[in-house]
Amino acid sequence: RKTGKRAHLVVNKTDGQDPDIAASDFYGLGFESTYLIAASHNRGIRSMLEELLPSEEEREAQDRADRYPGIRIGIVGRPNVGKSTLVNRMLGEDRVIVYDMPGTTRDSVYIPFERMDNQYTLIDTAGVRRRKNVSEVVEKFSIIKTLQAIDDAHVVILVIDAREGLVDQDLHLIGFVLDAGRSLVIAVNKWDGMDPDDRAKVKEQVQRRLDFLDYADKHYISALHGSGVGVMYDSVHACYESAMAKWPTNRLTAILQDATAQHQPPLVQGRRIKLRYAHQGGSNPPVIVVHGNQTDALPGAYKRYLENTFRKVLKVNGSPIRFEFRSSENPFANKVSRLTPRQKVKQDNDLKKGRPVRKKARMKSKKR
Ligand SMILES: Nc1nc2c(ncn2[C@@H]2O[C@H](COP(=O)(O)OP(=O)(O)OP(=O)(O)O)[C@@H](O)[C@H]2O)c(=O)[nH]1
Ligand SMILES: [Mg+2]
Repeated sequence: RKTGKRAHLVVNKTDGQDPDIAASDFYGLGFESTYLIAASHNRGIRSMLEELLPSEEEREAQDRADRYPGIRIGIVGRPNVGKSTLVNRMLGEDRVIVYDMPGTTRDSVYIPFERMDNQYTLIDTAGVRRRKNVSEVVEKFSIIKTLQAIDDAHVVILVIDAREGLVDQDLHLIGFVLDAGRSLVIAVNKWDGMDPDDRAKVKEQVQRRLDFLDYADKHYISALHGSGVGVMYDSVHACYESAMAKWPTNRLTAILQDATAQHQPPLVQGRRIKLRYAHQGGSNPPVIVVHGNQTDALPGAYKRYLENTFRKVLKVNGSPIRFEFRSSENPFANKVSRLTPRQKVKQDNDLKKGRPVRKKARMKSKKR
């Protein structure tokens, strides 16, 4: 821990152990990830490797991360809303082409730069238009590039044209950003020279229709004149910190236990749903993995309660939080051992040769 190296905890010889007890002891140590395995039984090994070794996608993402240092800010929005103007304004120089015609930017442009001793990479993207109007190959290409830019970003600034108000296409784009799990800042642009009535109308509309995004900061700006642009960096930093935050297991578990003590999970068929401990499963977006029993039956309202509680206590701003609920049934003890050694050999052979396996046996083998 002192060296700051990434470390994973692997707990061996877990066969025949009560996983709840074994796991909660070890998760309490606060490692980034903990794997329960039984090496001599070849159990838990494959899933451990799958999680530990980066996938091809992760490697590519890592390559881009190495190439584009600092906080990566994706600027996205419909055509002609002022994305490139905003990029130039944030850079403090005219770097990308601005023109009063939709479709000016055709491909994403990655621009690394420094500002007040902070490293950033701004990503200007092609405007995304309504899908049914997308026929040209070039446009399909630019949508793919925009989606990739969203993936590459730590923080996405979604630009809206105040003169046109919030339209469905803006909501589609917000959907893409949320699906990617990226943190989000809303910039309502072209705020200059609008009369007070129109401003009030747009503000009301943004607040009402983006009510579900209450965690995202909204800025009313003029990319052309620069008003409101500088303070967006504060939101960007808040988003970045939330998206990349690391929380120790004991802290997350304490929050979970407080939350369940305040407000118990419901009973399901006479048994209370139990939530025992929580640990972090990833960043950008932050993933919180909650372990317990019967978590499949956890109602949406209770999940929202948990999310709100974690968001408040951990002060997560601008970023979504993903939750994964796992029922920590013993991954191995589960009746697998009830197969006699001979049955086990037969089952393995069946699996290898692709023969149909008795349903029961197949279920068990999956659990490994
Ligand atoms: N009044 C006003 N005009 C703006 C503002 N920001 C951008 N514009 C104008 O809007 C037009 C489009 O600006 P761009 O920055 O090229 O828009 P874009 O979103 O990059 O457009 P595409 O690359 O085609 O998707 C230009 O004529 C800009 O001068 C603003 O804050 N106020
Ligand atoms: Mg542009």
